Amino acid sequence: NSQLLGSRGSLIVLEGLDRSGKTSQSAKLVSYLKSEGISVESWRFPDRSTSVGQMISAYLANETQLDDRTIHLLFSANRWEKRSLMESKLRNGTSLVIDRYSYSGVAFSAAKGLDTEWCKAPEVGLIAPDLVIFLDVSPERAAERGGYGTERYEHLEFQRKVAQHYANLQDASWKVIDGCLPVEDVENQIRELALNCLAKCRAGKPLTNLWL
Ligand code: FDM
Repeated sequence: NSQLLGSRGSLIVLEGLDRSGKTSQSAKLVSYLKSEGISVESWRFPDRSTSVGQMISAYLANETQLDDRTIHLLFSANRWEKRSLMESKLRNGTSLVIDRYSYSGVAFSAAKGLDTEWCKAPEVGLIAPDLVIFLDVSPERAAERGGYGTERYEHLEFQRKVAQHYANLQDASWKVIDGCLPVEDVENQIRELALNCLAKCRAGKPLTNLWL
């Protein structure tokens, strides 16, 4: 049993544009891993349950206005307020599957024209994911899927810019999956990547910090 051996859990992040299927694929992955007896939790950022998260939520709903750098730092603070809990879960052998992380933080703010290095700076020292699964769906295809809501960033023009910035952020922890494949194919590819990642972490891959 992994906990008894003192081995750690994995930090697995799903990224992609709005309507890329991240949220439903995260849920599918977590229920699959649980059914395999693996200790795992489903998280998401922004975490709207905290007081910082409520400020973010109001901003996204267009109920409040905030300067671009201010909201960027709030998104980052929302990850920092969860960092120590993340670390203790991982060290205690629980894996986390997170819907969006620092890559969303940088890609969305850089899409507004902020400097990428400036955007990355407040993320330095957050826990680096062991695996980033990027669900690749073009902005046009994502828009065709419908269901863009009324939130601030849910527009084709903006999503195109976000896609360009995501492309520049890919590092060694990224695996890109074609999000236009049938749902079951995407699900199976994600399972395989996740199991592989869990095995490496259990075998002693060290925890590291951003940026890699
Ligand atoms: N978003 C999300 C950011 O702009 N920065 C961040 O750091 C994060 C985590 O918030 F449009 C954007 C991405 C998305 C919006 O995300 C809300 P969800 O996944 O739709 O709740």
